[in-house]
Amino acid sequence: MAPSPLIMLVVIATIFLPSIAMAKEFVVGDDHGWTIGFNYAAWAADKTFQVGDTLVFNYDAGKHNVFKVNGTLFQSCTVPPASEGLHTGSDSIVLETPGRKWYICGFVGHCNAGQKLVITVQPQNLPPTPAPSPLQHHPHFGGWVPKKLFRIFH
Ligand SMILES: [Cu+2]
Repeated sequence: MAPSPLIMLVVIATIFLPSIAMAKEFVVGDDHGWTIGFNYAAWAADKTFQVGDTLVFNYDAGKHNVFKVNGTLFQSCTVPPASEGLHTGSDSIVLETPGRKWYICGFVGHCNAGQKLVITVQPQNLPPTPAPSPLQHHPHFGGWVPKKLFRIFH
């Protein structure tokens, strides 16, 4: 008995769906949230971040905050002006560009105590575009010929 079209559809979907990029939301530190005494390097190590994904920083507003910094500031735990920080207690950051991203807490001593996160954002996986057909229908020849030969037959 031939497989039903429905089963074929399910098989095809199973093969191709995982390759379509879905924007994900990452809660930084999971249930621990954004705090001191947590290893954010280990947290990030097994995750793949892509353009379009979102980072969510959850913490007690007034006890922590979030600053996006560059690699130099990250290494030295140097906090930018307060106006550049996020401090709502639940800050979402959409990863809009690929590359390294650095985040630190701006409270005195927190970054040095390990409240710092560095991730690498991968370019978005675009759905594969179908390859252009190498064949072209030939009006005189009356059939499909390779595009390379189209002019010769024309
Ligand atoms: Cu903090």
